[in-house]
Amino acid sequence: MRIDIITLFPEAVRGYLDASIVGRARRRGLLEAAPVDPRQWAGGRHRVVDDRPYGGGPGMVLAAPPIASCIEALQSRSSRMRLLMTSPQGRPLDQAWASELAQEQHLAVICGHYEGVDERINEIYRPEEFSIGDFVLSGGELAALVLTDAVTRLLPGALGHDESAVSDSFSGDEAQLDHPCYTRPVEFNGMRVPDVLLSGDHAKIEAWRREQRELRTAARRPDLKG
Ligand code: 9D3
Repeated sequence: MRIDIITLFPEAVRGYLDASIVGRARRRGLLEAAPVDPRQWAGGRHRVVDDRPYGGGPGMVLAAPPIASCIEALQSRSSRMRLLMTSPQGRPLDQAWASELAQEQHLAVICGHYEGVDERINEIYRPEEFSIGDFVLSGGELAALVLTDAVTRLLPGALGHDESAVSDSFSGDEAQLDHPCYTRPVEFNGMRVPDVLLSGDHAKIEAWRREQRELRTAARRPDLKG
């Protein structure tokens, strides 16, 4: 799997790509992920990639020519590239969509910034726009990294034996929250670990955990099926 992150802020993205499960997947050769700076395709002495909006208004718009050249340079390196773009107006990213994207050979993500991207990029290349939730970020970089992380952990071999993807909360159709967990000491601040977890009765423990997941899901996320 290859993920190109088209961003004016390559340094903001690089650190995360080196860290954690994403960094390990890259070192294992399961993932090639890198920031791509559209300034490389910007002409002129100052390599300008953004400009004032036609019609007026605050902020800057990412200009079409360097983004288009960048997209075409990335496309020319692979036959099947799926193009995405971060956007507060985009389709909300969820686990089912992440699983679908994890099947692809090559993803490229345009990070929106400032007031947005020249609409002609949408018309020509039809990127799939995605949002990571109903809150305001300062730019698309974190959203692109969230997508990269969610997709990478689904790549075969990305997780260790103790880091199962199948048992994760949102893996099936039956999304559910996790049960509570405890470790030593058995008493902390006068609070004991529930006896059932110390009982050694694995059927009882599993029944307790399932009940806890159901109670938590109903209380905190009634929107999930459970
Ligand atoms: C015209 C008003 N804009 C304010 C500058 C709206 C706006 C544009 C761009 C607000 C935020 C952003 C930056 N956010 C993203 O690019 C973004 C985002 C987000 O803010 N929340 C959740 N998911 C995403 S994906 C990209």
